[in-house]
Amino acid sequence: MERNNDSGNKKHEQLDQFRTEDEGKDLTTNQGLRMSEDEFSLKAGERGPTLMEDFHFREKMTHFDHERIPERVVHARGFGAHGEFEAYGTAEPYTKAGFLKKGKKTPVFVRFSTVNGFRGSNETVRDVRGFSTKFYTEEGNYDFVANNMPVFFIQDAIKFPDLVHSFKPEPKNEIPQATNAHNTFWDFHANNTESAHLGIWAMSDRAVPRSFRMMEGFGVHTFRFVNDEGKGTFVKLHWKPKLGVHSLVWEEAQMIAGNDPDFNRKDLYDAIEAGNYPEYELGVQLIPEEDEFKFDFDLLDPTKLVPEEEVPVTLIGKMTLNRNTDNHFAETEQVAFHPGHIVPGIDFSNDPLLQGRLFSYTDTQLTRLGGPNFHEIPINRAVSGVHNNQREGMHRMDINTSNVAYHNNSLADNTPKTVPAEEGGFEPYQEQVGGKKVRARSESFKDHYSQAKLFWNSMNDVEKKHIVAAYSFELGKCDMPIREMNVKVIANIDLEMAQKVAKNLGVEPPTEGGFDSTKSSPALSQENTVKFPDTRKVGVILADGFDGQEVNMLLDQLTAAKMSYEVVNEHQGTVKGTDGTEITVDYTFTTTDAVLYDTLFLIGGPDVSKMFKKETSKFVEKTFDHYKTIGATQHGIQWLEEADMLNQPGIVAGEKMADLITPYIEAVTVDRHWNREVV
Ligand code: HDE
Repeated sequence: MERNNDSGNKKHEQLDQFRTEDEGKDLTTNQGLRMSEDEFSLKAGERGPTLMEDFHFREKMTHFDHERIPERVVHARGFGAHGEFEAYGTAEPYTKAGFLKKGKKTPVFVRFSTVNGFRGSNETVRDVRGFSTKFYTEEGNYDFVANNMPVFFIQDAIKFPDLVHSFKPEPKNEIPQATNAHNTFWDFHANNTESAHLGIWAMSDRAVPRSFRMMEGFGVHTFRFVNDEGKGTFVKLHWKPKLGVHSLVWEEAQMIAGNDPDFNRKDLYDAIEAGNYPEYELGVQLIPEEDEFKFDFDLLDPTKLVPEEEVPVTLIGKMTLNRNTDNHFAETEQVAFHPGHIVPGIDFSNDPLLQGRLFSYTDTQLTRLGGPNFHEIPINRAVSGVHNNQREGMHRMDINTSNVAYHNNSLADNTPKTVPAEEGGFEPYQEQVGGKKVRARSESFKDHYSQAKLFWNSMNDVEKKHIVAAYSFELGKCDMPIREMNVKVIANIDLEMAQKVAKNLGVEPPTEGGFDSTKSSPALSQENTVKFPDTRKVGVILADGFDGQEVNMLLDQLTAAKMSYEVVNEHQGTVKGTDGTEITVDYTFTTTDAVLYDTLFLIGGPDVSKMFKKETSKFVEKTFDHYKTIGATQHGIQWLEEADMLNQPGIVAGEKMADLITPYIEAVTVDRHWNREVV
């Protein structure tokens, strides 16, 4: 498909100048020497030993031997895309950041990730997702390094290595991969009860997003906006996906992991290639400094969120992802994010987790990217230009021509010069600090359960059922003492929930506990998200002998509703309708699977084989069990009848396509039909 290159990206010349087109070119060594041969090493005789002088072989092999770099300690599995951010101007009273001025367009690069697994691990695992954005602003790079959950496991950065060691595969055998469902993580969880809040988020549907295009991003920490007058305002930053927040169901997520370990990245890549550019609005919760102590939790505590009903989210701009990468390694793997990459108008708070992150992100790149010059890698370059007295180090790319590399100097007229704050130079927010040096947790950080309960109270019955099932699944993989400890911890959130989990785990159900609060935040439930049919993917089961006119109408209407479809049959090639219509088969029952679609449409044909029917019924069963819409016409109706599904919610069947289309698309928009009965 034709690449859609949006104007926003053309501005990113700093990156573009490094794009190298090898296609159609002569093959050279790294020294630019054109080679006459690239298949055979240089030998003493056709059957003799390879010669030491074969510089071409040595260069090619040496490069290959060093192709890998250390993967990220966490968030190793990631996928990136380019885009553009356009500011609405609504943040202007609170921040002087130039890229947030009305109408300003800024190129961005985003990397989505899972936290736990290695670089080659599955994507649809139960995990937090990373959502990092680099804004290439005219005032320097601003990195918004976010997660798809608004709180974190721990309150102090010094515990991060402990947390990560607990959830990574166990050291003795590196099992299990990319999952928290094992003893060491849950041992950590029970013994570090500040994890209870993120713990329950991680057990919720948020941990299995349907798509990177359908998840929120949260800065977690309280940051600070600073305006032209130097006035500070506390701020929580959020990405809000235009398509709403949607999830997979757990069994489906596990099946997808086997069928397509690249499910989420492929979804993003395909959407961008098809011109269905994902959009996210940037939202802020603004809290005047005078209100710092107005809440029943500490604003600096990263295990707490600010309910959107208490402080509404103001939308300040929109990001559109409109270009896939040219080279995953050069861009997505080499991009280096850092919450400390800020611009004038944005500043930090004293959140002790954030303070530690401000050290860790640069430090980790030194190992991962091999030295202090990683800012010169094309994807990391600031479009605003870089001028200072830093010199040399591994892999220095810039050729600094000045003979003067120190301050103060007179030989270069004391340049590069600093810039006063009034002219755009960064100056830190002048916060008053004071206190004794202590290693301690603030009293105000000691409540670990109130917001875990807030989250539980905000869930609907289906979401609660999923949380109970997730605790039961994860703890069910742990030894009995770990199960018992954790049932006690979650009993502090909600007694009934803990009793249900205990029963599933064969643990003595607790009789007391539960955080005493009925407070809820409706914004936390996915029931209240927006829903669209756009970009939903239909599996159309089609065989020879279909009614061509009807099927063409269906396919046209799906396209008109911005949905996509794939035709599935027993074998590849084409299928023919009674009127001579010929449709290409995209996949067979063995090259695709029902779990890879948002919905099925059954049409079939008059003479399908027994195997065709059997495979179709497997597709139908999975789609039904995962509460997804099934449409049917012609021979498809009979299959649903045989499966006793015709009268169930989200089943849209009928003879005439003209009557079916609208109710079918409406049912797809509903997404999951939770009120389905087991058949
Ligand atoms: Fe990170 N985190 N983190 N983190 N984090 C990294 O940086 C760290 C935290 C997040 O796509 C590492 O470049 C510490 C919160 C994302 O390249 C590392 C602490 C949030 C990504 C690191 C945290 C995040 C990272 C690993 C606790 C959500 C992927 C490689 C104090 C707001 C970035 C790297 C990408 C990556 C440290 C906690 C988000 C080791 C010490 C809270 C999205 O530096």
